[in-house]
Amino acid sequence: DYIKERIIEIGRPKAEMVKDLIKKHGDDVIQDVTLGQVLTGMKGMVSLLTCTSKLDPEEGIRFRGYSIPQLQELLPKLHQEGEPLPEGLFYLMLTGELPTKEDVNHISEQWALRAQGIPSHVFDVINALPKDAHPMIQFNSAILAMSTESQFRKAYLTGMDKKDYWAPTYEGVMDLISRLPVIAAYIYRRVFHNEKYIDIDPSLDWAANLSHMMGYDSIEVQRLMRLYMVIHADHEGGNVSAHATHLVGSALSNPYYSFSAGMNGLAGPLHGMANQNVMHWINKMLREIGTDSPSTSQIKDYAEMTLRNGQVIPGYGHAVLRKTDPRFTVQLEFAKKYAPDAPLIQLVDKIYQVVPDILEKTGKVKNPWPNVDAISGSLLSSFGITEYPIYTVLFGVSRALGVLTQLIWDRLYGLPIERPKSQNLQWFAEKVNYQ
Ligand code: NMX
Ligand code: MLT
Repeated sequence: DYIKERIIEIGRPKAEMVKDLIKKHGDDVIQDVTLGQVLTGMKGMVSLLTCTSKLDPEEGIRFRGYSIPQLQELLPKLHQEGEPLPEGLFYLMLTGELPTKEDVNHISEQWALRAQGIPSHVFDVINALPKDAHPMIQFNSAILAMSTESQFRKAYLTGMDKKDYWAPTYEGVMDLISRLPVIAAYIYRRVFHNEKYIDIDPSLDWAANLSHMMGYDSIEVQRLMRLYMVIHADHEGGNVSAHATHLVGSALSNPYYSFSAGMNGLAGPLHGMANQNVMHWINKMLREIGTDSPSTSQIKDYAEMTLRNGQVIPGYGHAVLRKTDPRFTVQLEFAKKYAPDAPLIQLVDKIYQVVPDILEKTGKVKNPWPNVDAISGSLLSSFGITEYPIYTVLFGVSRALGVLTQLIWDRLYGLPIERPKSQNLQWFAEKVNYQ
């Protein structure tokens, strides 16, 4: 696989640089840490080395320096007016270089081939779960069950040199990413379509295949799936799914164990599960108000009631972003292009006009603007994918691209086990002479 040769060419000097930086500057102070940062989720504390993407509070995500609109221009597409192929984003995150069409085709072919090697016990594990077990339970059980295939584990046991750990990690990552759409679509068809499964079509790209195996073959849904897979792929290193994958990976856990940890985090309502919860929030509002088209003042009342009840408004706020999430904007643009009259999108737009002001007035919410989840479910629904519990699984399929690429880089850099220091409450109080 020529990509492995490219990775080693790029990776070796960087690995040397990491070692040299630690040797020459390991004792240099790079940032002061406040008590507030430690006790409010380490926000803004630089504590991770991540190369795949970087999040700017005002501008949003950049993958290896490229914003989402730039990627829409620069990454290879199947059709000029379509969306970029996620394979290209994977190559970019992996190497730092923009891929050619050939690179993207090579990855597409590799993934379609590797996707066909899922052992049958993985499906037995899914089938052993009740159908009403949340799709994230089924998804994560399948990921763990696939770890019997881990090439890293086998290579580790044979006693390989640690500077080569990245290579079996790469193989595991390629296998895992290739197989996630098959698993996600299997769960979707099992739970929502009477177990009527659809085979993989090796001639399709990774995202179109996911759409195909779920039962959607229109050009619009294929494009939507490519967009969805690109924009959810990564959000620098500190978000829960990326950080959990990295943390567990730092124990040299194999890619399956590491990614599974990340997916357990994604299943939390403050993280990836927010995309499903937004739909619950909207539907409950429509039911309670008794209309499909509530007025702005009715939305305002409902949002204020949510806050009075001590709950969060899902899809709004962010730990880093301080502006409307560009992932929200690009989905809104997609909707306006392909489904301008979709009632749910019009409702999302209306909610967008009302909620930021209400959150701002609380005086405590640091970012009143919508995040990626405020619209993704309404967009999928508008194209017929109306089964909300699958949404976080789709987020998870995409998130694999970024967090698993970073895992390869963790191995290339030779990063050690992560082990920060913890202290009890008294230590913090004494440190600041608390009276
Ligand atoms: N609705 C109501 N209250 C909120 C919201 C919101 N959307 N966002 C923040 N707050 C509250 C927050 O709960 C906290 O309250 P308290 O001091 O009483 O504990 C206060 O505002 C300050 O929180 P922030 O510092 O602004 O936000 P933080 O960084 O702690 O949390 C989120 C970030 C994203 C967890 C938070 O904004 C939230 O809960 N949003 C709703 C859930 C959501 O959409 N999550 C998806 C995020 C994106 N993703 O896919 O992962
Ligand atoms: C993400 O995509 O991971 C979310 O926006 C959460 C985050 O960045 O903290």
